Amino acid sequence: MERTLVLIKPDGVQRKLVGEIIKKFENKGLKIIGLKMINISIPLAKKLYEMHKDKPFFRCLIKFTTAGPNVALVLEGREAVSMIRKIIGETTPEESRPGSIRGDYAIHERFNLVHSADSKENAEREIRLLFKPQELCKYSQILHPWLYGGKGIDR
Ligand code: 3AN
Repeated sequence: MERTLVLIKPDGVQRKLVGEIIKKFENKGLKIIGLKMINISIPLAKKLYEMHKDKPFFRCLIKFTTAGPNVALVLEGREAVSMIRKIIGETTPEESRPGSIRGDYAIHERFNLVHSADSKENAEREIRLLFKPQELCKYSQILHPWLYGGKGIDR
């Protein structure tokens, strides 16, 4: 099963949207296997966003990411990387569909509430940056067959 990294950014925490945002992922059927609130240091923020280091908004992005606590999640599920990118919406809120997190709650491209990894490779890199292996939980969910099928349900 695929897994990915999601960050509820400082604006999401300050605007008390943590519960709303996590609810969207849980309702979709994604499984939380890691969850914590963290203050991201400047060096860690720079590593996390290193692909943007030459962009004009890099300095503001680092300042914003480190301006308050973030909530980090590792979510597991079928096609988790692309599924979650769709739930979150586009980088710019005006291009984000209503129903997506950014489409419903964000009004500015930097204050767009949530980050999620954009590929499987980046997901693994970002999980390694933010979580120790022992912070990730392995467990089975009783409703798994009702999400994905199973013996006695569709077989
Ligand atoms: P996304 O978060 O949609 O994957 P990226 O990876 O292109 O978007 O950008 C990372 C973060 O940088 C965005 N979430 C946003 O906070 C910020 N950002 C992107 N483009 C801009 C921009 N033109 N001006 C200000 N901030 C930006």
